Amino acid sequence: MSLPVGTRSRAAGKGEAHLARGEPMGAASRSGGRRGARDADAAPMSDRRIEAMPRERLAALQLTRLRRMLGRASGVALHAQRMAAAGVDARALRSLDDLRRLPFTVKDDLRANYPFGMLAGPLASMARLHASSGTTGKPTVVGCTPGDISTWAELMARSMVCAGVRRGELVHNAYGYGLFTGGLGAHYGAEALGCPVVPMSGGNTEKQVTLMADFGARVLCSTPSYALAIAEEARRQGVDLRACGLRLGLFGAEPWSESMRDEIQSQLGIVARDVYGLSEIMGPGVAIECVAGPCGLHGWEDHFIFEVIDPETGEPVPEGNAGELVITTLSREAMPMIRYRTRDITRVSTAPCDCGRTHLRLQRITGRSDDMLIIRGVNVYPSQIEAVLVGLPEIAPHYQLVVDREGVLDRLVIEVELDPAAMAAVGRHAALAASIRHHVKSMVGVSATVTLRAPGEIPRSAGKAVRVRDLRHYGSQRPG
Ligand code: DLL
Repeated sequence: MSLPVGTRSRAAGKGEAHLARGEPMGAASRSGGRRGARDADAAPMSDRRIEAMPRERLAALQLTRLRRMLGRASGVALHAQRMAAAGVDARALRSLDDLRRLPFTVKDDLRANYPFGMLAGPLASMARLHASSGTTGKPTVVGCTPGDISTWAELMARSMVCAGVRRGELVHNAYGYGLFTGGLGAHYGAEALGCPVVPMSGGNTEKQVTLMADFGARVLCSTPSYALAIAEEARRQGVDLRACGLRLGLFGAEPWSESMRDEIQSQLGIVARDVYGLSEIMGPGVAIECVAGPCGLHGWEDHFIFEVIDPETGEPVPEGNAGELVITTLSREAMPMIRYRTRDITRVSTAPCDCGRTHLRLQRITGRSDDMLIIRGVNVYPSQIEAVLVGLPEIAPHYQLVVDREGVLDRLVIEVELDPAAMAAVGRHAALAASIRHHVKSMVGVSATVTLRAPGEIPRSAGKAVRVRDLRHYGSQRPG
């Protein structure tokens, strides 16, 4: 893997102005605009040949890789059946449009093939398994071959360079390590770039601040909400992290807004960039903002095909319109994914970027087309919590999940009705609430406050039950 960083951007420089001429998607925001364009003149790239590749050549590369990927995907029974049913022969694929003849892959397909049915190779050929929340009890399993791990590291390193990280800078990694892809994804990317990493993981905020200050972290990787918790703790300790060297943050894994960016940037005195990804496709590093300012996240089209569809009809929406992001992997070995419905709502632009990269830009994710919540970085489906509650005899099937913010962190309150028979056993209530809390934490992975309600107290609905009250405000979603 070669990562020739630190070279001057030719594509964004004077000699190739045609590549640098395009306007950023949407209005340039406060910290973007022309200043961003000047930054971009000196912006290094990991691989200029790929990142600034003319779009026609990029499409040709995608087609070659798509044929190869579909060949590999035929090792997965589900994909093989679907390709046969659609009459798609990988070798005979003529154009990228032919991909649309294949149906979408959805999260439930992964659930139906739990645990290893989506893997294109034997378990022994995997280097690692990750997992993300399933819609009910079982998680979604994600396999990686050694090749996948190195491609991921390369793409995450490319993403870091794109966002402005420089080789040798100390990266403080506060994404969780473990089944979640954030920790190891950012870790391997930083190492591949040649950055020392502090593998701090999430939590223990007091120590995060101490180590960041003492070690002189230059770059922080965390969820945006956790960045604010770190800022709050730094204030409490009277530590100015910027004075200690911190200058840049790569934040993602949950929705956030331009006002939250402003908040983080002003509280920590750093530049905050948005990074996107999902376990089913790879993990962090699928797309990231560049140094040209907040003008969208470059999605790496040499490794993924991005489509935006109307979530109701499944039909493509015109470029620039909002819709659900669908991703096809082009290089994944362990788990090739065909037209995976991410449920994330965004818009794309293929207009040239000031930084010189030709890969399309996703606007920041503004929501989801399903009911998944992200609470303190943990993906939570209401159905997972319901699955825990219905298993408990003293609980009636009426509940509501209330999500709000306690300080800068998300808080989940589960309001649930007692069964009339359990109402009288007042002495048991505290133990029951503790047991629900425990089960939700161990099955779903999120801490919750449990409020027991008397029968009839949870509002009934004539139509669809209102299961979730999300009181968090992401503030304005200014165009990215
Ligand atoms: O969140 C991977 C990741 C880790 C991305 C670290 C960025 C940084 P999952 O746990 O599978 O993977 O969750 C994926 O999180 O479908 C989005 O709904 C949401 N998400 C991820 N990044 C962003 C972002 C990781 N930048 C799901 N903005 C995705 C908004 C995001 N939502």
